[in-house]
Amino acid sequence: MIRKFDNHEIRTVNVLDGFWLFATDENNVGENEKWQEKGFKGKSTFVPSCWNTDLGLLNYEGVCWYEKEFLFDGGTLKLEFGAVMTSARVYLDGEYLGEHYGGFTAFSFIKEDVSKGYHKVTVRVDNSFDSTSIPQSKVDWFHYGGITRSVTAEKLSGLTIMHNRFNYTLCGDTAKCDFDLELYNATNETIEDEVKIYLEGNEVISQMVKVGARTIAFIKTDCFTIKNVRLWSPKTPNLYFVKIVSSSDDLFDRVGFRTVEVKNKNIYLNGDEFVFTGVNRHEENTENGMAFPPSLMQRDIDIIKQMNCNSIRGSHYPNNPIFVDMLDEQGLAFWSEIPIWGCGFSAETLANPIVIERGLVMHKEMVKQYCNHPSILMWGMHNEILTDCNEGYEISKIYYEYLKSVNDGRLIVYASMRPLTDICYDFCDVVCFNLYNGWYYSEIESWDKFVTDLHEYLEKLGKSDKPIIASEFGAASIYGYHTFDDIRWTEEYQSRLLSYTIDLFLDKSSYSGTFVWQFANIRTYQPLNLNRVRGYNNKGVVDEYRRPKSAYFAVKDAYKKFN
Ligand code: ADA
Repeated sequence: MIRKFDNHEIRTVNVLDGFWLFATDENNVGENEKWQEKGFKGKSTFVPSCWNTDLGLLNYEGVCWYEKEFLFDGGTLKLEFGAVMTSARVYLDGEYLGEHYGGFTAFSFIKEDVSKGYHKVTVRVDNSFDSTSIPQSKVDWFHYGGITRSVTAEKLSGLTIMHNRFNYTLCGDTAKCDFDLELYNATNETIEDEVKIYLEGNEVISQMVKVGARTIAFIKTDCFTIKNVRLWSPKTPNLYFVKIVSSSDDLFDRVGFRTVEVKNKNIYLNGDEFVFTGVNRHEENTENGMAFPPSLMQRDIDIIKQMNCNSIRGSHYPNNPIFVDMLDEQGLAFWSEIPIWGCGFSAETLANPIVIERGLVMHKEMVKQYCNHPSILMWGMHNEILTDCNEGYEISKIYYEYLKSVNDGRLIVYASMRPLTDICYDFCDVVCFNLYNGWYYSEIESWDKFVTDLHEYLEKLGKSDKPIIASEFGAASIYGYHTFDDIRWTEEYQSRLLSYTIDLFLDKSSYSGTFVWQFANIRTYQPLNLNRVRGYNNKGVVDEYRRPKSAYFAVKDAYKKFN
């Protein structure tokens, strides 16, 4: 997987980003006509990218094909895709390797005994929707398709380190730690090898392991202790460099130590009360869609930090690991969630076993791939589903129980758009609401009554001990639209709403955080929804080109006293 730092020294990793052959398959005939074997006519396109940003393909929804030749040194090949939207079938030299569903997590395939020389990888990508899709067709972002994150071809030799999860418990400034390792024996014989782990260059584990031929082994290492731990927090983003080596392979990672917990209506980070001054951010822009380039990530982070934010909600899906690496490094807390989004999910869809299972797999992939990032303080289960009906209750229970079983100390949340009738608060550590008073309905001042109503409702349910976060609130504005009157769509109105609400939630009501909706305008897909002027959701405090609106400065000012 491509990270912000090199994560292998011994293993040979060939990054397949660059130009691939590409073709649309409007009639979905490619597989029958054996494009995976015979090839196809197409044009050259850059990977990673979204096909929708090509001229003429903006609204193309369906199947597309990608093909690339690459040179391999021979042996065991691991082909990894950072993300493909939304489902992918992968072929190597015409032979089916496997498939993956879900647009925002990485997946890989291993192929043994691959000859030395040129090979051809072919990918059939489908971004169409049906009743079991996650997300559903109805979302408030654009339906991009494509190979949206990096692709790598890795050569696996001997005992290989496939995955690691770092576990620790803190007692004062001493940590008791161990690792869960996933090891793969890429040879035809049983291997006995020594696995060593270094933290900040110091050896903490040296353990003999025995793994059968072509087998994956899951191993818990011995325990070790780290004294005088330097904790991670947005103000002190201390990281520890991890190096895991066998005699033929290696894997580098970074971890951090921190505690996050909920007590007496508050959230505590490393024992100190923590208030999220946050913003919702889609990993998207007009030119690149959701193949958001790492070269622009730093700019977004700089703009967000300069706005006095200490946190980001990755609305509404797992973000590029490179971005999360940057947050670890630069001290921004993160809420990571899966793309179960809102009103697209009817009660019937929420009860569909395929949907439930797909969502569970997405949670499992997110947890596995992002488990070591200290910046992730919260796992988000879903956004704005029907949490006031039994189907919403059942699916929330399943995901909550899974996330609790992960036992990694993170807070478990979901964003409710029915906070005053919600019946799922058993399944969250923090009550989080998305509401748009002063925008879609009523006036800005109506927020005061909501604050009282929510307290009363939580009291009635016996849930008033839970902290509260305003996970979405905001108003749209058109960049450069100013009037002397206090009316919607102006920069002034958006600023007034955000100043008023942040002050009400954080100063007057002592909520544990606010995540403004939203960082930047995003392209959206809502045919015939004239509320989405220009085809954009315009609630960004910066526009889609990251030009600041007045609201940017209003939020910066409102958050100042908390940082
Ligand atoms: C919801 C949703 C967001 C966005 C927002 C809006 O709260 O979670 O993705 O659609 O509404 O702008 O209306």
